[in-house]
Amino acid sequence: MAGKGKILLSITGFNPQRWYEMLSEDREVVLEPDGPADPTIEYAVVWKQKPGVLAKLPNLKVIFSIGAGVDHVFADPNLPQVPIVRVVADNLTQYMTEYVLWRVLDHHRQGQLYRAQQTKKIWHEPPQRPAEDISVGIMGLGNLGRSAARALTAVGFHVNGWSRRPQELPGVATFSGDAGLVPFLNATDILVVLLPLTEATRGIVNYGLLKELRRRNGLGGSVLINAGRGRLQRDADILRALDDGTLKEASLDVFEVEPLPKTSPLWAHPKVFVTPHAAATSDPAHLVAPMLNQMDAFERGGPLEHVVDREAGY
Ligand code: NDP
Ligand code: OXD
Repeated sequence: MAGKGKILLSITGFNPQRWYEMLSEDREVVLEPDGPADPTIEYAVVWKQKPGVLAKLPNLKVIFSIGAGVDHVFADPNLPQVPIVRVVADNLTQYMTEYVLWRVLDHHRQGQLYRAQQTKKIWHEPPQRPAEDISVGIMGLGNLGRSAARALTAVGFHVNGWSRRPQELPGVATFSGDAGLVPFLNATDILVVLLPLTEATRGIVNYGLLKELRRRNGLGGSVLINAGRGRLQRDADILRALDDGTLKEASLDVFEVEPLPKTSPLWAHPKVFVTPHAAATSDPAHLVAPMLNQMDAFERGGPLEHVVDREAGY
């Protein structure tokens, strides 16, 4: 550990113990700085760090986000001007791809209907449609969106993708920017949201947007799946869209307020499938080693990987 920069681990919302133990195998780790600023701390590993905690570190060199998303880092109004590295990892991508496939297939194969039928012991087979009849539209064609798109095309769905800048992806119809949004939505039956939360995307999944989704005869309505961030969506608009038939069903992993308040009508809504921000977990068993490797490489003068574009916000 001698000569290696110290790490501040600042995590709120879950127990940091496993991260602490695994990072400590290679470097000295401070859980929360008490007392005067520690000039030997060079790295911060964070999830929703306490606001202001990083600004106190005079020799902070790099901030590592425990997640792929970094809105939780930017929520700190006193964020130091050092590089922010986010998670890009096969393990996390695999989890998200599994989640998207699971939810798309469940809606496509009418899981909600069959679960409701089973509780009433109803033996009824509704009409089926092949995957190739369904267009899944992915908002956000980044690391996670591209992997989900590949998996969905492999199953046979028609896949559309929407991103900020033009992208090309084999077998995927791509749209970009403000001009591409409505054409993308008009060609989408099942909407999958894998966007980062930025100033440009906050509240984007609102009633007006959901109204633009395609509702083709025979499908019974369009579907929303959000595993990006809760503040991309307006919970109340989703409820309105479900209740007036604009949406047939929704799978929501993220919510405007997390944990989802017990009073939220989303919990008991018969058309909503709720998971507790669990689509793709950040597992230290897979993420600590690459973080430590980046610190070592950085100390040898190498470049950092997966650095966030502060201006774009992701
Ligand atoms: P990336 O940064 O790799 O990709 C982001 C994508 O969103 C890019 O295609 C980008 O466009 C697009 N985008 C960003 N801003 C806009 C905009 N204003 N208009 C249109 N498109 C936009 O992120 P990841 O794929 O790694 O992760 C996506 C998000 O998933 C994370 O930010 C996080 O919020 C969420 N997440 C959720 C998890 C969960 O468990 N629920 C787990 C992990 C991540 P362009 O290609 O042009 O840059
Ligand atoms: C992430 C998350 O951003 O887990 O990685 O939400």
